[in-house]
Parts: sequence; C-alpha cells; structure tokens
Amino acid sequence: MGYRVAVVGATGNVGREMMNILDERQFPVTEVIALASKRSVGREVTFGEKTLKVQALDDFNFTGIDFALFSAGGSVSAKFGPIAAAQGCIVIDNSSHFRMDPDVPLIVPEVNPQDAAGYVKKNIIANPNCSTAQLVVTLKPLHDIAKIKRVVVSTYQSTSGAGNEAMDELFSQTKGIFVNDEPTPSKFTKQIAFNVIPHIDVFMDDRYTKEEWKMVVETKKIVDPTIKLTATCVRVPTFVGHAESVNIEFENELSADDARRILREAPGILVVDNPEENGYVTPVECVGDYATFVSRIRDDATAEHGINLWCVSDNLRKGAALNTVQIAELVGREYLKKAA
Ligand code: 11C
Repeated sequence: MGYRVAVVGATGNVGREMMNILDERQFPVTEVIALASKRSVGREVTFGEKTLKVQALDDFNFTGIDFALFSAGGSVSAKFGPIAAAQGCIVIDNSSHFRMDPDVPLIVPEVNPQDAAGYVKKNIIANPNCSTAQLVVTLKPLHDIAKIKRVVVSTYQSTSGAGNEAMDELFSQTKGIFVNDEPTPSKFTKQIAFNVIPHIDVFMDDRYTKEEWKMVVETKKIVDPTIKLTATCVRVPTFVGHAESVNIEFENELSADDARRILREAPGILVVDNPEENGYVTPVECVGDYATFVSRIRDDATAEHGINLWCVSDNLRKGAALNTVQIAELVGREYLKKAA
C-alpha cells in the first residue's frame, strides 16, 4: 500500500530533487504526478527508472492525492495550496507563504516532529527556508542541553537557492569574464562571478533583508521563541551547498568539547572536525548528501558560555526537498499509517 503524491514545480531545481529523494528513500508510492505551469506541460522528468510527463497544475484535481509537495514559489502556493488542501490532500509547502501562519506547522523532523500534528487545522505543513533548516538541526541538540541565549550567524549561500537561472548566470558570467565580457547582472543585483553579495531577498524597513528576517522568525517558531538571533545573509559564487558561520551563547556551561560530543549523537548531523588534517566540510563536499555537516567547533573566549562553529548542507536537499519528503514520511508514519 502506498501514497499518491503530486510534485508541484516538478521541473525546478527542488522539484527534481523531490522526485530523486522520493525514489532514493523508497517513499511508498502508488503514483507520482509531476505538475507545473502550462508552459512546462509535456516536458519529461525522471522518477527513478520512470519518465513522467509534466501535467498542468491549473486544472488539476487533487481529490484522491495523499500528499502534494509544492515548490513553485510563494504565489503558486498561495493560490493552489488551499485548493489542494480543500480537495483533501496534505500540502507540504516549500515556499515562505504559509510559514508564519499560526495554523500551519513549520517542521524540521529532527527538531520539532511533535508540532506536525497541527497539520489538521489547514491540511498544510510548511518547510523552512534552506538556511534555517540546517541551522536549527545544529542548534536544537545544543539548546536541549545548555539553553541557547543568543546566536549570531553569517551565511555563505549558493546560487541554486535563487533557482536554475541564477546558477546559469554564475556560469555564464564566470566564462564571460575570461574573454573580457562585461558582466550583466540579471537574477542578482550585482556581479556574482568572483564576487560576494550581502543581499538575499528584499530589504525590509529595518535594513535587514527578508532572508535574514526569515532566519530569525523561523528559528523561533521551530526551536524556541526565547532564542535571540541576528543574521547576515550573503550570496557567494558556488552552485550548491549553503555554509554558515555560527556564534552561539548559552545560558549554561557548554564547552566546544561538549558540543562536539552532543552533535556527534544528534540526528541529521555529521561532525567532521579535525583541523590538523583539513577535516572540515566545504559546500562542494556536501552536495548530494542528506546530512548537515558541522566543523570548526571551538570555544569562544569572549563569552561566558559560548562557541563558534561552521555548518554546511545541501540546500536543495536538507534545505528543501529532503526535509519535505521527511515531513511526508513523518505524517505518513504517525498520522496516516497507510505505509507498510
Ligand atoms: C536562497 N534561501 O538561498 C533562499 C532560497 O524562503 O524558501 C529559499 C527561499 C525560501 O536564495
């Protein structure tokens, strides 16, 4: 017995990863349906050994579909998410549209699986922003032991976070610079090749970006509203894998050695922390993996109880598609009990 699953945004970076991960993890399916906008109808996408023809989202009826995994942007989720949910299917949404809705649980299965029960209110569960997902997987086991007071995070985010065309822009600008082409920014505000840009998503009234705001409010919703967090989010010229430099201050005593030991046991984390042998993980090394890799764990001598660390994860996987599929697994296991 399995589920009928619709993937909305099946031709995008994340949609394609959703189908790879459903297949890799042998999510129990009887049918997978690839949906996208009208202009993608008829295109082919791969699900395991199968080739699926993309169907139009506009006139699709979700009756009889168990899960709809949405990754087609906020406006598509806003319009079609409630329609799918009203037709009886559980929507797991990767956009930011529903994340802060108090009637929509925002879930990272390693961190707050108990909150998923709230899906019954609207039949919708939200998936956090990629930079939040890897951060909260890292923070939660430490918070459980020593209670986090304050976090200062700086991100190094790959171009895939901004979609296929953004990756193409990095590629073509990089090639162009070697033949003296003038870089013309299009998806980014400034040249991305051989550069870094401290601007992801729009600026808000307080001069932070929306990406930075998301890290604050999503961490509070998922882990603990008492955690104070401040973020600087930066786009870097990599293709896949987001990295973060994280400074954490605790209420209670916790050394870098303690943190290393706790994180080694924590779900979803792989500690690689052996600086003498270049034992730390970089974005290119995390691509295709499920884990959040934590490296460079060290005491912060400037705080009473503080550490610094570096974490890296595949933003298309733990930051998006993997977390979405893990949520479907959790709901299937705990609430639908249809899977074997
Ligand atoms: C980026 N984190 O790297 C963004 C992409 O709220 O789901 C994901 C945006 C979101 O550009």
